[in-house]
Amino acid sequence: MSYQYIKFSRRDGFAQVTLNRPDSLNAFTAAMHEELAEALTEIEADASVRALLLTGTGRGFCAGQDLSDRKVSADGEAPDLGYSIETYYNPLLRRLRALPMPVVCAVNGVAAGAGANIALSCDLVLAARSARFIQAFCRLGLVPDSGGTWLLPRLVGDARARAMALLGEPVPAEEAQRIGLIYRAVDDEQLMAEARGLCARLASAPTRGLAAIKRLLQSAWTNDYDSQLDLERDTQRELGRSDDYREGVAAFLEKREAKFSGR
Ligand code: T3D
Repeated sequence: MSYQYIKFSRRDGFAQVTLNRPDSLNAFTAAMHEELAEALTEIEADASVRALLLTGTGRGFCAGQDLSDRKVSADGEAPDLGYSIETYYNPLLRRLRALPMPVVCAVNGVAAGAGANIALSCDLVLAARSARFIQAFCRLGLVPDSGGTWLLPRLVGDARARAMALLGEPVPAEEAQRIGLIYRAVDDEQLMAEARGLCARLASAPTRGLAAIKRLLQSAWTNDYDSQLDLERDTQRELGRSDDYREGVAAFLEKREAKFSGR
């Protein structure tokens, strides 16, 4: 499949998806959503892909929904935003969460609206020092979507989440790291090298184990303590039968570097 609004490549065991509408800071149109969905289908079907890197071209990561697709007039019919969320945004967020591999987001510039929350939904978020995160929804009379109302209080606590959502002020990358919104802020010129290095490292790690870590940390938000202990037991039982567990133990005992197959 050839893509126009994203770039898609695979190497070193990981896939890279780059949002590619730089003139509008990679704002989402239906066509860009459709291409991203197609790329995720390719990734899900390819067992050689063991991590995903998401980033953007140009000076922005993503400015959320393309508002030029939402031309509104007093006498015209209002757009059905629920349809857009149900058809495009929610499936994207659910697929990123369910992907059985780590998803790294390299936030190369401003991330606003749904663009911010898509980035924050990834497993590891690196951001260029010049990047900023903006919950821009309140400026349009909307609520944070793409998981924002669920994610923000869990990441930074209720007080900060309320301030971000109600005021819509930019949070610079270094502050985002300090308050626990993202994993790490890095120098702009180092961003892609760091992100690719991280993905290559994750792609040679025990993929099934990492997928299970992702799954269990997700379940922990809703499970009680006893259920989570049971889930850890069951998952450990399953992973104890994996090739990668065998290899990890053998490599430790033989004092050599492990070579994980991801199985
Ligand atoms: O509708 C639904 O489906 C429901 C779902 C909604 C999800 C959402 O994401 S709602 C939130 C939508 N996004 C925003 O409200 C953000 C709008 N953008 C901005 O506030 C600013 O552009 C930024 C703070 C992100 C960056 O500011 P700045 O000063 O660095 O850049 P700029 O000059 O504003 O933007 C550069 C260009 O990108 C400019 O185009 P031009 O004038 O050079 O031709 C600007 O119009 C364009 N652009 C930026 N964001 C969007 C956009 N074009 C369309 N849609 C955008 N969201």
